Order: sequence, then structure tokens, then C-alpha cells
Amino acid sequence: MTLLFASKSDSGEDWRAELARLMPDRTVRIWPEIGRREDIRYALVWNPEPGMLATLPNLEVIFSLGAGVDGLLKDPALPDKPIVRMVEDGLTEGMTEYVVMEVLRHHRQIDAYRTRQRAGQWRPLPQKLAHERRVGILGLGVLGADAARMLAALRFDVAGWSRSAKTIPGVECFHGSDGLALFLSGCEILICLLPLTPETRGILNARTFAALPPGAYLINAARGGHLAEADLLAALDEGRLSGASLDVFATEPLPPGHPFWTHPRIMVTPHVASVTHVRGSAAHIVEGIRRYERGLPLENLVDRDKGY
Ligand code: NDP
Ligand code: OXD
Repeated sequence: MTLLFASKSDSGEDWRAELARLMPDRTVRIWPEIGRREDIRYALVWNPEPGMLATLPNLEVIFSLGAGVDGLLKDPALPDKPIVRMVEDGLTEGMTEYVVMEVLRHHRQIDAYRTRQRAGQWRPLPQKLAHERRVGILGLGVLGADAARMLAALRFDVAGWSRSAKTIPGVECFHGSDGLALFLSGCEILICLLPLTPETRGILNARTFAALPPGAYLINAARGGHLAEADLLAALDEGRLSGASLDVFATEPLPPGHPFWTHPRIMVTPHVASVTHVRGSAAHIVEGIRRYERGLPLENLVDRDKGY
């Protein structure tokens, strides 16, 4: 059995070493050194070159290095093989840390205190308690549900929105397009943790911002394609939104000179809200391969019709 690793943004050698440690009897090849294409049964990929997977005649399963598979699904020649996406504790923990950090940074008015510090001003601001602050999460999947539970444990007033109905203790759950407006109407902090699909592309737009309470804060850690960038800039200019924490962008890396770089009310991080850690994730891939070879159903399969 040969596995092909293909990613321009991860260290192939680190992955090869860890996979070899966990399954020494298997061969790992690192793209672009594919070797004999017929040997390859599994591919472990992040945004592979379109058409590349279609050149592997004996490919059986595609494993995604990321939780989001939008980059994979946009390949017009993507083989009709099962796709397993990344669901792994470290990835979930990292995202929840990022979400909690940005929620608390906004909730506790840290940017305003930094400004006051620079001006040498000792000037306390009125402060709400967490239970007086409604935080809403778009997407209540693996990542959204974990972040929701953690924010609820911090006593925030947490709501979430998903495609299907959900029950999460301590979280007010909304679903479907009918539930969106009511969900948005309360959110003082809106967090996007949706997959990027034709239905969710551009969901962070002027209409959505207009449905939020005035001065709401946006956190986008999902995909740049969710955000209508010009609408965000307009909403910030008008004071409709008070600020935004953005980890993902339509073009990555964020191009030099892009207005987000220097905007005083935008916090930019370079797609690091959460990252795939080799250790835990390699174990997850190996477990998937073992399950598959034992004839057990694969877990965390992507539903191509839904797009996530
Ligand atoms: P999941 O598939 O587990 O969850 C997706 C959630 O979105 C589900 O609750 C789903 O609803 C909901 N959803 C999907 N489509 C719609 C829709 N049209 N209307 C309403 N709700 C919808 O994904 P994860 O939580 O694992 O990951 C979410 C995303 O986070 C990834 O796709 C990726 O883009 C991003 N990500 C970003 C990272 C970063 O570092 N910035 C790191 C990792 C992931 P339902 O439950 O009903 O299906
Ligand atoms: C992912 C990501 O989807 O890192 O896992 O963006």
C-alpha cells in the first residue's frame, strides 16, 4: 500500500516520518515525486493541483489534511472516491482557543485599553458580564459546537445556527434559512465556523450585518469566501459593526496593500486559528486506513452533495 502526501503548506518530511513510525510496512511518497502512479491507493492532501488526483488509477480513499474541503471539491476532475476530512482533538482545541481569545478580547475591550495605554490614560470603561453578552456561532459542527460549549462554560449567552436542528446544553440553537434572521438579531459577537459551500459563500454580507444589533463584532475563522470584503469595510465605516477578527481571506496570503492590513478595527491573523498537528492527525489518518482495510465504515466522510 502506498500513500501519496501532497501539500504546498505542510512539511512532507515530518508527515512521512510520523506515518512511517505508525505504519512502518507502508510506503509514503511526497508530491511531486509520485513515482509509479498505479501504486498509490491513498492520498493525503491539502489543496492539491486540480487534476492531479485524477491521474492516480488505483486511488481508493482521499484524506484531507484540513477540516474544510472546499479547496478539494473545486477540482473539476476530482475522482469519485470517498473523502475523509480532518476531525482531530488538537484541531478542535486550537479553534476553540482562538474563538475564546477573540471573544474575550472584544468583550473585555482590550483594543480600547491598548489605545488608552498608548495615550497614558488611566480610564476604566463600563463592563458587561459575560451572561449579558450574546455570542452567536454560524455553524454548529465539530468546531462550532465545541466553541459554543466553551463559551457557555464561561457564562456567555450563546446561540448557534446550523442547517439541521441541534440540541446543545446551554446554547440556543437555530437552524435553516428560516432561523437565520432571528438568530442574527441577538448576536453582539458573530463567529463564522461554517464550511464554504455554494450556499454559504458570501454569507457575511451587508444584509447579514444589517440584521445584527448595531455595533456587533465579527469573527471569521472559516473561509475568506464567506465574507463580502467591501460590505465589511462599509459596515465598519458606518459604525454598523464595531470591528472584526479575520483569520481567513479571499486571497491568501493577504496581498500587500490590502486595506485589512492597516484597518484600525480589524485584527488580522494568517490562517492560524487552528492548524493540523502532525502527531495527532497522522494517528487519525492511520486509524482511518486501518478501519477501511478491516472493512469498517470510514468516519468523517464528506457528503459531496452538501459540499462539506
Ligand atoms: P462541520 O462539517 O463539522 O460543521 C459544519 C457546520 O456548518 C454544521 O453545523 C452544518 O450544519 C453547518 N452548515 C453547513 N452548511 C450550512 C448551511 N447552508 N446553513 C446552515 N448551517 C450550515 O465542520 P467543522 O466544524 O469541522 O469546520 C468548519 C469549518 O471551519 C471548515 O469547513 C473550515 O472551513 C473552517 N476551518 C478553519 C480553520 C482555520 O484555521 N481558520 C481550521 C479548521 C477549519 P449541520 O450540522 O446541520 O450539517
Ligand atoms: C482547515 C483549515 O480547514 O486549516 O482545517 O483551514
